[in-house]
Order: sequence, then structure tokens, then C-alpha cells
Amino acid sequence: MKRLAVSLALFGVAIAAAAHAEAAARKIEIQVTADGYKPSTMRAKPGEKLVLVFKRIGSAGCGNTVVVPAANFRADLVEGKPVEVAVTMPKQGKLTFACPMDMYQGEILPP
Ligand SMILES: [Cu+2]
Repeated sequence: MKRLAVSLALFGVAIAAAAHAEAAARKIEIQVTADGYKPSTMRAKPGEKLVLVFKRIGSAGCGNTVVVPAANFRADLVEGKPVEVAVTMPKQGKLTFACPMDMYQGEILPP
């Protein structure tokens, strides 16, 4: 019985740790408009975990596909269907995203 209590306690700690890790990723909403990404420049700490949420506004312009090279990510964007991608800021340098032709560009810079 004591052993069960110990494993239950450890289980609880594991769940709490997992929940904490989930909460640690910061969500950044990026609107994809006819004029490009809004915002197009953001800041994040090296090693920080982020979730980028791309929200297409309207259908004009070059926002139908977004590419995040560092995450090996490419997705089609449709209005009303936000697309999320988890990324981690590199230890050095910046993270970038763009349309496939690099006409729309966004970057996440260190502080
Ligand atoms: Cu383009």
C-alpha cells in the first residue's frame, strides 16, 4: 500500500512536470494579410520554446503557404483555419519564416 502511494505521488509529479513543460511554450499569433505578416518582427530568448499560430486574414496576396525552414515546416493557409507550428529559438541567431517565394518575410530575433 505504501508502495502504491509512492508511485501515485511520483505519477503526480510527472504529470505536473509535463503540464509545466506544455505551459512553457509561448504562443505568438501572426496574422497573414495582403500586406504580409503582422507582426513581421518579434523577439524571443535563445532556447525559448514557441508556438507560432499563423492566421490568414482574407485571401489576397501571397499568404497561401508559409514556410518555417528551421522547423522543416511548410503549410497551406486558409482563412478561418489557424495553423500552429512549434519551434525553439536557436542558441544563436534568429528564426525566420516566409512565403515560398520570400516575398513575405518574418523574423524572430534574440532580445
Ligand atoms: Cu510569395
